[in-house]
Amino acid sequence: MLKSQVAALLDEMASLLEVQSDNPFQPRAFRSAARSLEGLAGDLEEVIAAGELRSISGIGESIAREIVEMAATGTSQRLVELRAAVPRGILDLLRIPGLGSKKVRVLALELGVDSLDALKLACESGSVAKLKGFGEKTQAKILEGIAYIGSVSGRFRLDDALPHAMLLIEHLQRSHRVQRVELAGSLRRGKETVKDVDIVASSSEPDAVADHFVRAPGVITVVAKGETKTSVRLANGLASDLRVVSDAEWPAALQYFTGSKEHNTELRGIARDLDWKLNEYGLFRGDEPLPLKDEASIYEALGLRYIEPELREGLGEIALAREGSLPDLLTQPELRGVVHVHTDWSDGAASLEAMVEAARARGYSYLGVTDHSQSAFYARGLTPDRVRAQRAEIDRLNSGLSDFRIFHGIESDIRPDGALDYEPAVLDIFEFVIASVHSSFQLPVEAMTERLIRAMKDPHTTFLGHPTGRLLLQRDGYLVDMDRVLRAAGELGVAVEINASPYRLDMDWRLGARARELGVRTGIHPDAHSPEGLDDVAYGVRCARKAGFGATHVVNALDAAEFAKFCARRRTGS
Ligand code: DGT
Ligand code: CA
Ligand code: ZN
Repeated sequence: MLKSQVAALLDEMASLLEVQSDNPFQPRAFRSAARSLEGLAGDLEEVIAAGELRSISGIGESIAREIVEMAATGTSQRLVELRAAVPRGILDLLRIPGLGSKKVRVLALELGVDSLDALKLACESGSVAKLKGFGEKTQAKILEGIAYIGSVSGRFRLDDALPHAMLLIEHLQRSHRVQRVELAGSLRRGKETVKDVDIVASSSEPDAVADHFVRAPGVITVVAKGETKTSVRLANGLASDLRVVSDAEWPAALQYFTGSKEHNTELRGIARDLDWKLNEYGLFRGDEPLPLKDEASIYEALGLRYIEPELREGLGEIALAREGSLPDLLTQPELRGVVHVHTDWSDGAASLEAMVEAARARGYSYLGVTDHSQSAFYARGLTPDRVRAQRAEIDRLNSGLSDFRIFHGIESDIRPDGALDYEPAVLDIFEFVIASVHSSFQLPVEAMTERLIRAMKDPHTTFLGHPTGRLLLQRDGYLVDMDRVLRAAGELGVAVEINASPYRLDMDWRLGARARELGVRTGIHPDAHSPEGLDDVAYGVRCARKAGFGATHVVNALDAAEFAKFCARRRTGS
């Protein structure tokens, strides 16, 4: 099993223990072990084989035994017992924002609530408000939370889907019976959340391929096994559908199952206008299938340029493909620097030097360090003195680096009134500023919009950080008029980041076309809090491509000298 899969099981154990008893120590130990596993370099199986599990900080003897059992069997005796002891629906209650294990225990003991449905009824009858420590306001918030969970239920963030999907693909690629195999569906289209993992393979022995598929790492249940489609479920609840077709049919099947439905409907219309027929089996003139080499040959036959999967949402891309004016999309190797990175100067896990090393190891030529600003006390935000000390440290490190440069930035809180979080003399120290909202989310839309625009008007501001503050599948962003924000960004020359954390992917790709039209640039920012966090850039690249951004729109695709110029430009008025 993957480290992330075992970590998910450890987290589940922690949650089960939390709702079962009020002893916080055991659950905390499981959570900390889960975080250690996620941060582990290398393969879990190798670490276990080398007997090195115990040497990882945060993993004691009993948890190490648990991990070994999970890695080998996909579960553990203890987990099975805990799952049996706690009603299935109780863990769902923990997904409601503001509802911790303590409150969940009260709800279970006092009202017998053991599922989201039961809790909804209890709220609607008003009995939750009467519980000690709850009240009308909490009850209303809980109802809101239940509605939100209902609206996103069954979807997965990319960090819960993509690594598992890649393992399935690699597993299929290892079979010599598989001729071609590719991800399809929303995951291939680069959507920010997905319902499941769609895969399309070609083979002349579909039965054998299906048998091989169900033995893939992480598969715990075979939901269905039919002639062309096999459905499985993975440990974290994620479902995957594999379709196996003949190699001649594969291009059409891949195109069809990549979607989106809207894109496909439009494409079928074009085929019909030519008196042809397009479906998941092929492109037909009468009953005669046109030979198709690959997906591109479908588009070519229909008189279109090839449309990258990320753009297939039925939002005008087909018209652009006909005119030959599709945007050139960013590729990850075009990124020269990595920007928006936290270190242990604020709430990051690693030292500045470790983050520099990690950036260099990934082939970047500069690093934009942005710890938190002074108001972010919960994240150990930097006081002005610490800002100066950090600058001295960065200067010292830079003088020892020849082919790499550290830029000293800050992720400045935007105060409720729209001011940045230091006085101008301190802001002058930084080479660039990412301005972000981390507090007072509840402002009316007008006030929030003015707040962001005022922050962008400060000539120190280089980037607007995670512009809506959304947390995918957890909470919507605050209310803000993004069109006005983008217009202001375009006029002021402030770039709007794509926060590449799979929890955020904010700005949303749907704003891409408008941003480009307004001349707004972006940056693909991992918001990394550890060396591994730098790899979140890959999620941001998917989002940027989906937004239609190419390298020319992306500030960290500039080289270090050009990046320095971009950052200096607003302050010097050039
Ligand atoms: P998801 O799974 O909700 O994240 O989004 P998709 O796009 O992956 O949707 P999914 O898994 O239901 O189906 C994958 C693709 O298969 C979809 O994008 C287009 C195609 N498809 C599925 N069902 C239909 C349908 O009823 N009509 C048409 N035209 N295409 C369909
Ligand atoms: Ca899907
Ligand atoms: Zn932030």
